[in-house]
Amino acid sequence: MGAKLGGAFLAVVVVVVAATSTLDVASANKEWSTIAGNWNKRPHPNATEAASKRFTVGGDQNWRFGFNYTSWAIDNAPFFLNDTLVFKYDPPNDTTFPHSVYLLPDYRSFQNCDLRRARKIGDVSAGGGDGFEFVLKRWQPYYFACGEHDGIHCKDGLMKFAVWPLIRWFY
Ligand SMILES: [Cu+2]
Repeated sequence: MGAKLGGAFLAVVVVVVAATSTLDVASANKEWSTIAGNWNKRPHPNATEAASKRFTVGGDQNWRFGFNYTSWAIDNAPFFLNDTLVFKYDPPNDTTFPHSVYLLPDYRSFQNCDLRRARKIGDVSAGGGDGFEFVLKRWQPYYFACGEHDGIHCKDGLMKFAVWPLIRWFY
């Protein structure tokens, strides 16, 4: 148990570090090439929304039991303010577990998959069809988790991840 929690902690630290260093390098390059080569083509001053990205959480795996969402978050970092996360999962049926999406209030509840103070952002039916969207509107850590089976999907099913959206300085 102790080792497992330690692993989770390390993973989150890696997300933050990976996000920060990628920002420094990747976004600096991108911004300078934009400024140098493309200045006149910039569409209009309010380009923030145009530059925002949309991510389907889990990619083609969607939101399911047993997929490593911490790894997914690391692979897809950095996330920026106003990026959109799309959660897709089947509504309750005979062949799959129901899922849901909660925001946990802090790192400690995230670490322990403690749902007592969590806020539900998607119920068991919300992920059907094209799923539902969640926009990263604030500069803060977001702790997402599946709330089903009293935290078991979060703990044993790896259905949790943390993101801290960064600011797009040049857009
Ligand atoms: Cu679940």
